[in-house]
Amino acid sequence: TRPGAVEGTLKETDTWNDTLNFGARPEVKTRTSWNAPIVWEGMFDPNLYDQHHIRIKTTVALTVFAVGRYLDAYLKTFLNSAEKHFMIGLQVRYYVFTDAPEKVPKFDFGPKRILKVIKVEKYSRWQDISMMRMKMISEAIESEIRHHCTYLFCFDVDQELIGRFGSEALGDSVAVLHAHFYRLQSSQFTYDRNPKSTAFLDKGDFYYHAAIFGGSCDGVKNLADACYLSIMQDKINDVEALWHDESHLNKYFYLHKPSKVLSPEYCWDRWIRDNRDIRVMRLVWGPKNYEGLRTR
Ligand code: 2GW
Ligand code: MN
Repeated sequence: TRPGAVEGTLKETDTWNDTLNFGARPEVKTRTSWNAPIVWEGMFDPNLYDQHHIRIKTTVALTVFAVGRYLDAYLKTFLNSAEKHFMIGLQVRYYVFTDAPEKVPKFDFGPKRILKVIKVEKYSRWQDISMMRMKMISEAIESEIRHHCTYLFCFDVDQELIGRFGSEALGDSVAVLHAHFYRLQSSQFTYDRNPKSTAFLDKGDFYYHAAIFGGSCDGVKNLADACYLSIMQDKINDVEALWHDESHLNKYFYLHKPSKVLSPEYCWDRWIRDNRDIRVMRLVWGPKNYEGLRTR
């Protein structure tokens, strides 16, 4: 057992934070000002979490969009890697949103793991492909996901899991620190600074990465609805936030603090040279150099 962590099995009534060893990583911030944990390797006992969630039969949805060229470029690698590292031992339902269901690769998924395909239209602007995910996630939660799953995570597809992404990451409302910004001052965060946009922020707590967010069904539904409403309001006002859905997500998490924050170990960019804080790379960004993949 790790020093400071509570030994034994978890009961439903235990507060999860009691099981975390906040002092295990003195070199990094492990708690937010509102007392949410920032989860780093070394702070938790993975078995404690897994045993608990296996016992109560937690089911986790993983949504991912693979529209247009992103399907061939990334989906197979992504799903393969999730099979090896995402919520191993728990029931997992993948939801692949695509304009080309027939092109989704055939897989032998592990026991307790299945894939559902949801057909979506291909918006002509990539900014809309990215932003409209919020609407489609919200609709899927209502029609489908909440009837099967306790929690969900929503991932970009252009990334690969290479280490445990496990049940310690589950929570009511979960955000991830953006790898490029977690050591910087908030004045350097790329929030939307345009007062005409609903995503406008002049200050904030962290810069979160929209490539991964999660929570309970209600938690993610509230986030997705709020972001989608703001995105549509901006369209009416003929403005677009600097980093699209990511700007809206940052605004949302400033107003509605996440109950759990994941360290950049959960979404790392290997091009960052200074990785002194990264004990485990759990997931890494994929390459963006496919010919013609991004035609802006
Ligand atoms: C996106 C940009 C340019 C060209 C194509 C696409 C595209 C994205 C696409 O053709 N098909 C598609 O399915 N997507 C989905 O949208 C896919 O799941 C992808 O991972 C996601 C976000 O696009 P991505 O990964 O190219 O954007 P990033 O890595 O620059 O992401 C950050 O900023 C985005 C907003 O600009 C989002 O907030 C994203 O969540 C952030 O990680
Ligand atoms: Mn991405």
